[in-house]
Amino acid sequence: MAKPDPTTTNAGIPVESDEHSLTVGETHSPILLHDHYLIEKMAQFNRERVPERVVHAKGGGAFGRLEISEDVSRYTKADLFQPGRTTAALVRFSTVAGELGSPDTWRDPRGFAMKFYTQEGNYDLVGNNTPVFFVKDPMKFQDFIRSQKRDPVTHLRDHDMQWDFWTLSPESAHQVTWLMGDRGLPRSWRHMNGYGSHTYMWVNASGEKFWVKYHFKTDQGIEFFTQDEGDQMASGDADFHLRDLYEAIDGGDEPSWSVKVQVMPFDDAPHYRFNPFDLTKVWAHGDYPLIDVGRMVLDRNPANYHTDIELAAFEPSNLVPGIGPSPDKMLLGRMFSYPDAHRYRIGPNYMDLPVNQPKSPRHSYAKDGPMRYTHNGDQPVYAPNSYGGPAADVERYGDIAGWSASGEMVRAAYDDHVDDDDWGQAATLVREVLDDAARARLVDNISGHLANAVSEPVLVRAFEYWRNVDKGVGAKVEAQVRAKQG
Ligand code: HDE
Repeated sequence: MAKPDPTTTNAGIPVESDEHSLTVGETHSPILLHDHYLIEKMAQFNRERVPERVVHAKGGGAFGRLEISEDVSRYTKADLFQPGRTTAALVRFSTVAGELGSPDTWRDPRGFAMKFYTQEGNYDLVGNNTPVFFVKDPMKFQDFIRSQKRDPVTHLRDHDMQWDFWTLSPESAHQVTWLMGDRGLPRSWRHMNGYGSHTYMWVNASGEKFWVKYHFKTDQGIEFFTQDEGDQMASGDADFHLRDLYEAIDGGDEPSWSVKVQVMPFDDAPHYRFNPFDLTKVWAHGDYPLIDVGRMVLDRNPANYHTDIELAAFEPSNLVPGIGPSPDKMLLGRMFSYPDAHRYRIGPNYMDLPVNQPKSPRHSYAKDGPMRYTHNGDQPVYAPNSYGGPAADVERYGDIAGWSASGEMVRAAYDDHVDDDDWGQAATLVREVLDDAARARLVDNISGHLANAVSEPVLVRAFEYWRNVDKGVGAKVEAQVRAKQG
């Protein structure tokens, strides 16, 4: 075997020993303060962690590519969606509520965060494996997450908290029904779909605007764990999903997803039977069929988990020309929250980290600050300037992917469309999408979860919540919970 490289300090200085602190004489000697390498090793060790993500802490991912096989240029001018284009990508999968060391196979939605290194900057599509979400206003997101995490007194996760929040937030019914069904416990990250969830805007080369929803359909087929299988795996292998993805790619078994969109003409939105920007609802495929776009493949594992995955920064505000937000309040709230989370978690220059750097030219005026190691040479540090510094290309990039808005300032839920109710789509999911076996598993999962809630008022409200979704499911859940209570 070749002679190994000599160990050095962080400054590249070869060290005297990997094993022994610097002392005087052979025994009973103090360690000498000027043992620089010992001090460096201990200090570096104490600073190896960055704060875990406050939500979606446990996860893993891989690199790959997005391949566009169809022509959707009539809907968007975005470079990455042009026919024949291939764009490098990074995808991170995650659970939502668990901490960094929590099991991969707890019942939970899964994060499905995608970063596309396009020719016009990074496009981040930060989705989940579910097409909807628990709430529809960012004001309630933080509270929802806290109800899923740990009780402030016991530091234990608490089913009363979870059901108290859910049953006081009827808008959660569609997502909770989805969560308690088979899709809430995927067998692996490879065997689940991804969704943009929100409605986004596409803009074509003529400036025409469309509303879109993204679907990433797994080519591996949907597979799930039953609650018992998931519980066993949680204690058997807490990193089952992480291991599955790494070993599949390492063995040349490259997972892929077929990429499709639903497209709604811009002017349909005000007249659609429910608010098309309501994140707790899906658009009926009969109304807006799936349109094929291309394929996403994952073909390269991270070289280093910390630098490639732990420090990866995804943000819904990274929207490239031809793609814009929508009036979905959750999406608009997220556009602040993610960069704010990154600045706190990994510092103001997180975009300088290799995994977050665009692969297209960057002509930014950002400068200095901690850990910045790129610079702009003698470029002026202000705009406008008369020394040839970057200037916004208004002619080419001046269009705003926006919409008109007017009226009084209010704090209210949108409910001005005829079907803007909280229960209808959950009921449709139960009655028309699930088969008898899936419905039976749904009832078992709900009552198994609910039986851990001990507060009677919460239980009574929960039985009402499920009767509002479906009377039969509600009755069975109540009967099963009461039977478990004995
Ligand atoms: Fe997140 N979310 N989120 N979220 N989210 C974060 O950003 C937030 C929501 C999602 O693999 C945080 O970097 C708000 C919906 C994923 O690195 C934070 C709201 C969807 C990930 C944050 C939502 C998501 C996050 C925490 C309500 C699916 C992991 C750490 C308005 C469409 C990304 C971080 C990764 C992470 C905020 C709701 C998906 C706190 C304010 C809806 C996949 O900024």
